Amino acid sequence: MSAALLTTTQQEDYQKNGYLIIRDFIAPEICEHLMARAHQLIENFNVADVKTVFSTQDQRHAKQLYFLDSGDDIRFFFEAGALSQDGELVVEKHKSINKIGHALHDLDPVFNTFSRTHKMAMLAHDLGLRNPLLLQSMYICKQPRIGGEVTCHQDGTYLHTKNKSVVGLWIALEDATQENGCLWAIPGGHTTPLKSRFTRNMQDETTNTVLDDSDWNLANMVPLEVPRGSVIVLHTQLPHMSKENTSAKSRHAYTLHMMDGHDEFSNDNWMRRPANKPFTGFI
Ligand SMILES: O=C(O)CCC(=O)C(=O)O
Repeated sequence: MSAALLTTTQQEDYQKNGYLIIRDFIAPEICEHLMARAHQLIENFNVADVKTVFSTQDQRHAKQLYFLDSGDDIRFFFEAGALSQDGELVVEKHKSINKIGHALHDLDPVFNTFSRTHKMAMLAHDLGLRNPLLLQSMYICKQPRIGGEVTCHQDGTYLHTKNKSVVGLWIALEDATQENGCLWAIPGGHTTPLKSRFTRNMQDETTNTVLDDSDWNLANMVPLEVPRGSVIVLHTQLPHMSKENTSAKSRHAYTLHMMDGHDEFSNDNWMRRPANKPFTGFI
């Protein structure tokens, strides 16, 4: 496969900034199709099953096996503001889910097909990934009024590989603006070494090890406002975040993380795959 999707300028921009925005990467109809599928998945999800909140502020999800064992499953995580102190839903079901993860790309036919299109494979190729492996997928809702903040982080903290080859694709299914909680990133911040690592041991205990306790220079963050259908490519060491969504609009996005198949996925990552369900590529 020859470089065909990205121009040299786009490749240079990615190297320089640690992120790249490609507008009109997918058609509005595809955005609708993915949103309709996520709606259906939420419809079929039994709220009474498990109520796990995803919060990057107190990391309460990180101690629960429902989260830790979601690497080869499709699981649902709530916005903190969706549940009362007694664990009862205080908003309607479709407005309560923070995200769905982490194996939509493997287990759901719609997301599987979408994640493995030729265009995705071309993008991975143009980003320099050899024999790319798909690691995780997330459908992120950033719900109106209660969409939680995602604090500044590098994806390599959570998806660590020996040669730092992880690349995230963040695809806007709705317009993402400062109003509804778009991504923010520090241009060029991907040259900053990893500031922390989030690991899991054989007893399923998780640890956040700080490697550099200096503060992020949040003043250097720029908003990455994008129209629906855009993809934002994220380098594994790029510091990025999103603020709360206090607006009346949701901000749905689909994310897919992949790595170079010649790299080594660290076995103390929180996410694990059983031996009979290894990561696979685009085919
Ligand atoms: O979609 C967002 O608001 C942030 C997502 C993100 O940074 C992540 O999941 O790593």
